[in-house]
Amino acid sequence: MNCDDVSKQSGLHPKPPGLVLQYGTAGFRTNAKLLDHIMFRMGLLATLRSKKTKATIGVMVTASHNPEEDNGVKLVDPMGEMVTPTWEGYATQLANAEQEDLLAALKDIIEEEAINMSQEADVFVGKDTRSSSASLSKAVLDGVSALGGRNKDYGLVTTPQLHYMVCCQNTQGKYGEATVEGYYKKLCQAFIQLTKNASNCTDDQKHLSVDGANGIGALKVREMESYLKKELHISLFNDGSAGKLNHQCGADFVKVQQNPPTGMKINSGERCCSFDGDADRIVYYYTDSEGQFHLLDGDKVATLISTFLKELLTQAGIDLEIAVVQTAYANGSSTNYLEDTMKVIVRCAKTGVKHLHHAAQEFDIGVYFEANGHGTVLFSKAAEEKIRQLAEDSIADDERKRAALLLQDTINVINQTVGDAISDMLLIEAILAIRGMTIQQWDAIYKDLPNRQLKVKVSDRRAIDTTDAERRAVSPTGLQEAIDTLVKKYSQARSFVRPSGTEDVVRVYAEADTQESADALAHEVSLAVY
Ligand code: NG1
Ligand code: ZN
Repeated sequence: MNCDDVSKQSGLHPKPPGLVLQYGTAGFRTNAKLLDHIMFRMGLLATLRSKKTKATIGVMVTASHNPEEDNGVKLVDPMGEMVTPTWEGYATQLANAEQEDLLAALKDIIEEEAINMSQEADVFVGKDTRSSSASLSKAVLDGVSALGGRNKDYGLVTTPQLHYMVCCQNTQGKYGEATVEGYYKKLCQAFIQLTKNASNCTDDQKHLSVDGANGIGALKVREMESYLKKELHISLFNDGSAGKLNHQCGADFVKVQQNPPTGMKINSGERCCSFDGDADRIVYYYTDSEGQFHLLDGDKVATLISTFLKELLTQAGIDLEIAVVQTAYANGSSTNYLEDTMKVIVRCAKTGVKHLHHAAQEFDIGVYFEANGHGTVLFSKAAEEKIRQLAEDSIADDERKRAALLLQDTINVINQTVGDAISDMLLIEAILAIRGMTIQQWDAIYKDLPNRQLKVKVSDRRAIDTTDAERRAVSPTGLQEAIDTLVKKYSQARSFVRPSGTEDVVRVYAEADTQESADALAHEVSLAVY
């Protein structure tokens, strides 16, 4: 390590003394003004991680659905997955070392991980459309070069696009080409192949209204349109030309408020969807003829996708284990439907994509979605191989082969590295087209239990500790008993609390047979949290 280079460069990105930040559920995330030194240091850390893994590492500058004033950063590991927990710990150590202790903190990591500093390093960098992202991503690049790493700056990309690039690069192109164009080509070709199986699809059915949250997703949908060869007609709203990022629009707003975004023209019965600020989440919705709003969240998406996959597996006659991974926020009706009617395995993981991703890897096919619309599907190598063999089998009967080919195209339209609004949108659109299904029919698969999410400000949210995939509180004493007593007052009720990993709040979730009961229960539980 050239200590002089690191010292000199880090002096240009000084840490505000005393500032303490933590690498949380989604990396570092706070007001953009506090992040310059964090970005520089994440450039350093990504370079070390690259030397250690002898692979390309990604750094994404984004604060997803947070307001425009915030920003954030997360690291992407070689296969496009979230960085491992030990390195999250290093990220926190490095971020919080005072200016004069930075070299020592770096040396500690190098020693602990026995990193060969003469090993070459490669880092891919991407950023969202926030006004602070340009200078912050420049700070990341400075960090990479201070340790002699090479970088490739992808500029404006969605979070899942950057994950995809990292995976393509480290699999020598086996997953696809590590370019934005390669990404569009792979996904759109698979989408067009899939929709060839949709008979009698009218122009009306090919229409979709997209709320781009005034963010990067809008830009990328525009860029992708020509590759879709008119097989999907997108009306794009909140494209960033007028409105503010995530402000009264986007997937998080729509999901939490259970209301349509502003800035969007919605005709009754029409299919609409919203992305979040970095395009890794998607939710669908429509308004009915009475003007009532209907939300199809991540649980409905998981149900649609897993039903489709299960049917194809049956048609193909391939025996593969399929599971759906959810979190405690999954609507109780979705869990019941999946377990009792669909008869698929359902697992509950802790909030945060890395937990769901990890749980989904244990199955031949793991469909994972958070209720907020973040999710994807993972296929094991063995599952992909079985499907490929059948698709190429010259003596298999036509129906089985057709199903195998559909499964192959489905695999190709999916971004398996992480939840991806664009890829999920193409898959959902293809499934609806193939099944000749309207959004109303999709919505009617099961009826959501009324629910409510609240945020509670407390002096120390870490005082709450949970177990059983966050469904039960183990501390402070008496809290879980209080929740149990409240829940018993209502029918079909469930409630839990947990400290947020991205905001300084405790989140309260409640569901019950009526909206009034869900609201009342959430309110009563939030009082028990104080
Ligand atoms: P926290 O703040 O830990 O609840 C939120 C979301 C997560 C995940 C992360 C990262 C909810 C209830 N929580 O986490 O699902 O998406 O942000 O963005 O939606
Ligand atoms: Zn996001």
